[in-house]
Amino acid sequence: MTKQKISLQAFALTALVAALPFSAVAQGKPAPQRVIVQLQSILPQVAVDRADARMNSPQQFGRMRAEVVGHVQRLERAHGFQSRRGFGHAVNGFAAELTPDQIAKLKQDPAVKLVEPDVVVKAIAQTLPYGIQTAGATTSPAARAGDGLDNATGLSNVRVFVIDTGVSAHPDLNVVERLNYVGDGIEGDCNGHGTHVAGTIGAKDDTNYVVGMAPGVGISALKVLDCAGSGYASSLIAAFDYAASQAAANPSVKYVANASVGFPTGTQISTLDTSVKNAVAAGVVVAVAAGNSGDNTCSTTMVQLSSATEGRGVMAVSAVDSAGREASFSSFGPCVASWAPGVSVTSTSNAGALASMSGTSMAAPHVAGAAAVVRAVNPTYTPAQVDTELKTLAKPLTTVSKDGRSIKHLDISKVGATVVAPEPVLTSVVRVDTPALDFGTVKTRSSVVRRQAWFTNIGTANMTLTGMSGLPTGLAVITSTCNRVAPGASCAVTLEMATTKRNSFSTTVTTVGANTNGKFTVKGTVQ
Ligand SMILES: [Ca+2]
Ligand SMILES: [Ca+2]
Repeated sequence: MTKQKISLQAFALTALVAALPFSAVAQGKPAPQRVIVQLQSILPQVAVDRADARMNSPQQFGRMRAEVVGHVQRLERAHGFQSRRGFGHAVNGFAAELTPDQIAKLKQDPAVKLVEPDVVVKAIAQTLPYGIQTAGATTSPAARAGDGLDNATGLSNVRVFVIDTGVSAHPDLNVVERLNYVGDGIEGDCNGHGTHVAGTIGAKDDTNYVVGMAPGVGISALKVLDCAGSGYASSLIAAFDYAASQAAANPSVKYVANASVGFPTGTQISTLDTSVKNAVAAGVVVAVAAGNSGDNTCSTTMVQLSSATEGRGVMAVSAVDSAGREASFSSFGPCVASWAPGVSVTSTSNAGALASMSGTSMAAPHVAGAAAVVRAVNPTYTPAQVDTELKTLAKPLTTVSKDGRSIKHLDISKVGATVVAPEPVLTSVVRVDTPALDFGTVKTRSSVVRRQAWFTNIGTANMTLTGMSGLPTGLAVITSTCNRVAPGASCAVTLEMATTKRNSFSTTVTTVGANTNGKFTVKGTVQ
């Protein structure tokens, strides 16, 4: 265990250092670096080259929106590179190998939001799934795991993305699709990690092999890590991009994603976090492994989204043993949403048999499977409500985490028996306090006219107004205090009427921003 931990950290540190120096260019020809390029969320229309063969590949341009493809192709032509793959659902952008010169030029393009290193990610595995029992799947009337009968309820409407080393064919698994973002041409799982994770989530209840938390649930294998358990952050982004596109396209199917992959503590990948957040917004519940470095993990990409301030729907999972003690390797911290079994967990192996592994990689799929059961019983729940229900049902233990917090063990024994009323989802609601703004009648080339539009947040979560739609020509927003306005607080947006030429308007303007939709009228005349 210790040896693996050290080698993992040493490996990760090398990867981070190698990925960082964008500008530290050695003499001679600078080597290209693997990067993630995030494009703006709103892009102007540009021409798309539909003869590009990558339009036929679902892993490349096939599933992307046309305006994103057009910009990727435009940037490729302008700067002489070819992208590895693009994104266009959870986040707009692409991955590529670029020279420092190309990166510098891309950063000046108005369509480019940011460029960041494509960090190496690593599977974080080490070794009768006691966890299925201690997490309550055997006594849950919905999961009914362990009686040897295929009698779980509602799971046919649920799909779980296993974002991992792939999932091999196994008689105990119901793999419904496979996508390979590694590009190694190997259809199944040549490592074993992903097949093990898939078994904990959904091994069939049929008396053979093992049984999972959500027995027989459909597994969508999104391969992002190679035979050595190594891969790139951009492949993870592509997987969450696909998850978001599926959730948006199939509202009757309820989705869960499991990402048992690790980063060095404190790694930040903004494009990855954005893609995870938008996958949740599209309706995907996400379970992530807390990490195996034994650190406070709450400043690390993906894991940090599990914190209370990030809303809910992403659950970071720490590992305990069969006695409910937190594993020495398990990372910890206030962002941890759940504790689940992660020491000597038995599950399906990629050789068609069984294997025992340890790690927070093994803990996260217990939560992913539990989320699948909650979704089967309560299909109308949002990801935030699934998250709340699992936290409400968790069983307090007498053991404590490394930070002294009481451990709350995953427990779905009551799912399908007692319906726990979930907390209401927090929303921001805008109230318009100035329903009509009159800019008056003024002469051409007189002083500009300014008016303030006032708003109050009458919701329960912070409110941000990102802009105004329907603004007439000659009227513009010049300042706004409507950023993260607390519930009950008010804010103002200053609008300015230009007087350079004759103009007259009388129309309705609408606020833009999450969960907000305020309308007010504006009128004015420049004679
Ligand atoms: Ca059963
Ligand atoms: Ca089985």
